[in-house]
Amino acid sequence: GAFRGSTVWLTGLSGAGKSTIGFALEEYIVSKGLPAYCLDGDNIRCGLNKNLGFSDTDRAENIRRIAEVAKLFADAGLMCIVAFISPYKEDRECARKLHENAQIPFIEVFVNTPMSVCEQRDTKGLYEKARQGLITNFTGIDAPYQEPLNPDVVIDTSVISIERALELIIEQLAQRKIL
Ligand code: GGZ
Repeated sequence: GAFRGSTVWLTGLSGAGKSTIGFALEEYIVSKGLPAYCLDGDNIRCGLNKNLGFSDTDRAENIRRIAEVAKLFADAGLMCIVAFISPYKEDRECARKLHENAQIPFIEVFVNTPMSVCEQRDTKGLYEKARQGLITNFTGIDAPYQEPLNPDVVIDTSVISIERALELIIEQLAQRKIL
């Protein structure tokens, strides 16, 4: 059938691999001649959401706006891939509901890389800073991460490759008749 828009929602800790998977998926979908766009902290928190920090209320507003933007992208016919920690179950549920009410497919992917591995990677040195108390409200250190109870796909990048992670997501997309 004809390709319709959808949202692939990646959730997980900082350093879990969300953006890496998100941009790899974008590249794969675009290579098939289909439109896709990945939203992450680097393109959203520097622009649309630059007035938001990391308090509970700011994170909720961050996720609310991202969900609205994703819905619009998907409604315009793209696959919108979203890569944010999105630590609160309630905020993710709102995002899902927003899509369901608009009859837009929503696929939740839990990037379940263990915190110890994320902290070891510490790509941006933020875990170290959080441990030293230079950053507060850091997810996994002094702010919570609420694990999804019913994700559509679970990926642990400490045990599987990015290629395998992509295959698992693509299988799910095929099952849901999105691809
Ligand atoms: C968590 C933080 C924080 C705090 C800055 N807590 O690894 P990164 O750098 O690139 O990804 C993290 C990003 C998290 O932003 P999100 O918009 O994904 O978070 S949320 O969904 O909870 O709104 C990290 C960086 O921003 N960062 N301070 N205190 N991550």
